[in-house]
Amino acid sequence: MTDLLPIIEQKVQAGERLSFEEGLFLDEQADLHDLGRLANIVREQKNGNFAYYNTNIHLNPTNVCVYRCDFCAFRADLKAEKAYTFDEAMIRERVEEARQQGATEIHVVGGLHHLKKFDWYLDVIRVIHETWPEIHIKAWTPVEIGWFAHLTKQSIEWVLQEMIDAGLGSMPGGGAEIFDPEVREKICEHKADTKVWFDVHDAAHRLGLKTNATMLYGHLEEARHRIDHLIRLREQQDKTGGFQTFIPLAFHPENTNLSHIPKPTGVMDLRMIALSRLMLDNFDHIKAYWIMLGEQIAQMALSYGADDIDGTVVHEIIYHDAGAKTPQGQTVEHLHRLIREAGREPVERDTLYRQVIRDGARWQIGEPILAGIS
Ligand code: V47
Ligand code: SF4
Repeated sequence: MTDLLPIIEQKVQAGERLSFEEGLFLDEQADLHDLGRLANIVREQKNGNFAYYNTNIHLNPTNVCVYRCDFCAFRADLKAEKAYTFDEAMIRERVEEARQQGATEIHVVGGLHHLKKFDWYLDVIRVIHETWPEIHIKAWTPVEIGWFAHLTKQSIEWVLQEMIDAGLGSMPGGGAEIFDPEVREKICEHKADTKVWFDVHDAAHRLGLKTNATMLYGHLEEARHRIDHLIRLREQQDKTGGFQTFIPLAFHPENTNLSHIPKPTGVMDLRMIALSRLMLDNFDHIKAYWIMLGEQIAQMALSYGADDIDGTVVHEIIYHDAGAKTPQGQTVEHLHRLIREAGREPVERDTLYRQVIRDGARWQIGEPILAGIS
């Protein structure tokens, strides 16, 4: 096969967009260090030496789910021993914990409960917002928004507007998995399809919400599915520009229906970070989610295209149910150490990539950080 690397290198230096074939070449044939070197050029053009983190907390209000995605170890049947559902007092307690820790963001996603109506999910957002109006609520994926539209028989726009009125501030990137139906139908046949995923992000962007995007890799997909996934995201970003960060998610097989598949290696993880940085030329940020990658690979990823490591997290369940060995949360001091040792400058950001000006647990939001770079 032709060595496309010299052409790709020229294009990267000139800030030109890479094609599907070039992406496939990078994924299937490029040497890890070439990939990292090229991705690092783009990473430093876009974000200089900064490496972002945030002070956040997770809330998964229920693990009960009507669906049975093959890669999911988090879900529970309605009557299962591990099934749980938060009540109002538990939600308030989690928000108080976030306040004491000085979190700027609460990340909320969960299962689709067989018996809960739309108002229950709306109340999750309302209760958080009432308890502490200043905390940014990043919540729900298109899988949930699509489910709420189904429950209420209303449009996606209507559901999103109700959520925004209740206090929703942005949306995380989950539920994307792999967009190509050839793979999607095998790993999560029943839940929101690719069209719904994009319809929800399109509507969210048009309503002024910022959102993230993800890709679940290391299961049944092949290189061509990954490149197709990244190009579909790039095309949506050209249309609406509302994506902030892309997060490649490494499949964790333990306790899932795909437990026979080995977990992706560190090399694969770094390749996916670099590949996404190179293909997603219109995304400002690539996140190396330390909870999922492990601290060591997350540190390395900061030189392979990533500029963000997510946050303090606290109470992570989705990856720990699937065998993650990382702690469930981390201190700011430790995140600083990881970033500094990797040769980068730690910058605390809020969800919308504005600077956080901090005095212990109290904080104020400053200017957008990237304005200082370009
Ligand atoms: O949609 C579920 C994935 C996602 C497994 O936007 C799994 O800032 C690997 O989207 N192995 C939810 N992955 C997590 C997510 C996320 C995480 C951190 C930050 C942000 C953000 C978003 O986790 C799901 C699914 O793709 N997932 N089970 C598993 N066993
Ligand atoms: Fe349910 Fe989400 Fe797990 Fe699928 S990934 S089974 S929709 S909780």
